[in-house]
Amino acid sequence: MHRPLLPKDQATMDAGAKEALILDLHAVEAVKLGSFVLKSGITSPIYLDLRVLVSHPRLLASVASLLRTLPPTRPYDLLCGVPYTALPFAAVLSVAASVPMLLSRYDDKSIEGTFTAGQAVLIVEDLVTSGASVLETVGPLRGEGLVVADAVVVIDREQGGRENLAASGVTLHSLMTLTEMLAVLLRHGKVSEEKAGEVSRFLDANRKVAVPVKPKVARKSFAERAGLAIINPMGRKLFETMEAKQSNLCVAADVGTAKELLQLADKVGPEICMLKTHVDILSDFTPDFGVKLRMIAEKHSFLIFEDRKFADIGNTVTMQSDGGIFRILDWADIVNAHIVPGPGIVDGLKLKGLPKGRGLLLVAEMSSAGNLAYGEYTAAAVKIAEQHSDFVIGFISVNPASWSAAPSSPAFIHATPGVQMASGGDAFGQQYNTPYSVINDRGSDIIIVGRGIIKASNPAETAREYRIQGWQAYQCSLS
Ligand code: 5BU
Repeated sequence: MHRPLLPKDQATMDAGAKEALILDLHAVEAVKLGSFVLKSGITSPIYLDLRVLVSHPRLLASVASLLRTLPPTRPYDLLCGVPYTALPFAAVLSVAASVPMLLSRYDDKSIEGTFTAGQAVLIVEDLVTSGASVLETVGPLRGEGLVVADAVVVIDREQGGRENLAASGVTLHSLMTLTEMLAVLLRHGKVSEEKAGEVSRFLDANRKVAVPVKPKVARKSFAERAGLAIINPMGRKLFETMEAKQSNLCVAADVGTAKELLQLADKVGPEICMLKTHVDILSDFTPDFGVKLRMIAEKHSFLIFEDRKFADIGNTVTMQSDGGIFRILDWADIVNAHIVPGPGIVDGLKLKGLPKGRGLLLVAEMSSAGNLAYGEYTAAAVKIAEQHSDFVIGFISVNPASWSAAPSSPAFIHATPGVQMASGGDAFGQQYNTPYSVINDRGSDIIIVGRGIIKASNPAETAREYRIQGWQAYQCSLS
């Protein structure tokens, strides 16, 4: 853990050093006066362009060493610059302080560098207006399980950034405010009284620049939602399991044999709230499979979800779910169904499922490219779920935050397949999103991960990483 070597703050920072830096910034034309449209959309009479510092190594070094004097509220393990202007600041600081750095990519928000979940990251930024750029970097870092509590910045434009960051749990430490900078420039005759007056009037009129926010579903805690899922005990049990195990991870156990599946279930069991099966892919299935799996599920307290995707008329699915070789309702806590046959499919599954205390997820959306489950189809799934809330516990969904026209009740749970640590896809149209994006941007509750875990060299360890990421994303979305 690292702490600043010179624990001084902005108020006590050497006034001479600050003044010299301001004059240097002016001399290299980092301070521009005129009329500029900022990233936040507002038009400003002053523009600070710290990108020019890359051409002035002495100045770059002095900015980095001054940033090092700012005291974060907690020790940190890593540094991360906000792309692009602050990247050289972070690099110089990293070398000077011997603190490793991370690179947050501007395009896809992926993180480069070595880290482990739980490590603390200090953000390095050139200047803050609304704080939006800092938050764009903080989100993916937190999504990786990293802790971000502090950001150091050269200039605070005093336009709401400090408050917006504080609301997201990040304390801003700045070398100087725009007002302080202006006062020095005025004293040294670098700006006219008239221009200084114009800038301060602009600042007064623009003290609260909002961070543009993406729409998100209103998030209640899983514990609260367990209390709302009163009609269907299986829905309540799932919420309670998630809360108790601090896990919103479901592993898709897509292995070829029952033997492998049972071994996998035992390994990943401690990390998951639910295990998803495709019983019809097991080449060595025997009727005692269900009993064996249930024993493991009880040992690690997770629920069993058979991803059978029933899709026939009610009379047929009654027989398919309860009979045949697999006798699914004897051992699966939860099954799922397409709604393409209409609500009769739910009645058919309910006939034998409800007396056994089982729950049903409706496939409202799918993860595969070009699928047809969207728009009115998805809205119809919500409607059917509401009409059968004694048996339906929620949905397979991909982007429930976008269901603004027909949002689902918080008593329903959302489980999302197509999840891996990096976005992408497979050769058959599967589309992957990251745990952070699934929970935070898309508003889902449970991440369903198959190959991301089962093909890993250590599935138990990888499941743990996914659990931590999924849970952190959930906690992030609560605040
Ligand atoms: P993957 O290995 O993480 O891609 O596995 C995803 C699992 O989720 C797999 O068992 C699919 O059958 C399942 N799935 C899906 O990928 N997409 C969907 O829309 C639905 C289920 Br519904």
